[in-house]
Amino acid sequence: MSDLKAFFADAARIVDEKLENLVPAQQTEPKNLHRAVRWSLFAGGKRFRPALLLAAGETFGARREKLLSAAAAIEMIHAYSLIHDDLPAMDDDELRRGRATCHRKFGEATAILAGDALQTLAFQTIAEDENLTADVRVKLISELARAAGTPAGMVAGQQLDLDGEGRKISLENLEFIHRNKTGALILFAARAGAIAAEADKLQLEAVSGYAANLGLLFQITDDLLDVTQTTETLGKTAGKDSAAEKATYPAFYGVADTRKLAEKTCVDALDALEKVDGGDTRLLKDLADFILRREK
Ligand code: GRG
Repeated sequence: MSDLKAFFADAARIVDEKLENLVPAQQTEPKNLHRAVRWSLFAGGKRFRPALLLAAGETFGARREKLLSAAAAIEMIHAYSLIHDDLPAMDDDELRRGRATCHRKFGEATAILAGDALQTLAFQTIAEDENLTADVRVKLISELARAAGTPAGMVAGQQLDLDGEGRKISLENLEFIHRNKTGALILFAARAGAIAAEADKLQLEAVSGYAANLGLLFQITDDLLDVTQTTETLGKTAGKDSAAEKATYPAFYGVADTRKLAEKTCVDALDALEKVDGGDTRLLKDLADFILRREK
C-alpha cells in the first residue's frame, strides 16, 4: 500500500471510531432520527476533509488526540450538507454513495432533522473537547461556523449555486460559488489542523494558500467527474450538473482545458506549500496530487 493510501485508511478508521462514540446509537430514541443520521454518516465517504485536517495538524506537530474532535466535526458538517443538498427542494437526488439518499430512505422531515442534528453535534463536539484549550476551541468553532455558513461559506455558496441554475453566470461568479460552496470547508480543514497544532501566523497563512487552491481543485475535478464518469463509479447520479443547467468549469472551458486548469491549480497549491517553514509537507503534497488524479 502506498504511504498516502495507508494514511487515508488509518485516518478513516480513527475518525470513524471517534464518530461512532459521538453519535447516539441506533437504539436511542428517537430511533428513526438516529438511524437516519447513521445511514448518511457511515455510508462509505472518502473522509477526505478529516484526512486533510489530520495531515495539516501532523505537519505542524499536533498529537492526534488534539485533532480528532475537529476531524469528526467537519465530517458531520459535510454529511449534513449532503443530506440537505439531496432533498427535493434542492438537488432532488435519489442516490448517494451508491445507496438511497437519506430522504428516500427515511422521509423528508426526518432527513432535514438528521442534517440539523449533525450540524449541532459538530459544534458541540469541539466545544466539549477537553484536549484543547478554551482559546483553541473558540477559534475552531468560530472558523467552522464561518466556513459552513454565510456570507463567505458553504450555505452562501449553495444559495448562489441554486440561483445560478439555468442562467448564464460569469467565470468570476462561478469561482466565487465554488470557493464558498466547496472550498470554504476544505480551507477550514487545513486551517483547523494548523490551529489545533498551535502553528504560527506564517505557517497558518502558507497552509491557507495551499488549501484555498486545493478546495478549488476539488471542485474542478468534481465538475470533471460529473461529465466523465458513470453513475455506477461515482455512486451518485452522473451528469446532474448539465441536466440542471449548472455553470461548471467543463461548460465554460470544455473538458481538455478544464484538465489543464486543474493541473495549474494543483501547481498553485504546491507552490503555496513552499512557504511553509519547518514541518514535513510531503503528505499535503501527495493529497493535492491525489485530488488532481481522483476517479470518484
Ligand atoms: C445544503 C447548506 C448545503 C450545502 C450543500 C455539499 C454541497 C453544499 C453540495 C453538494 C454538491 C456537490 C456535489 C458539491 C461538490 C463537492 C462535494 C461536496 C462533493 C462531495 O464530497 P466528497 O466527494 O463526498 O468528499 P464523499 O461521499 O466522499 O464524502
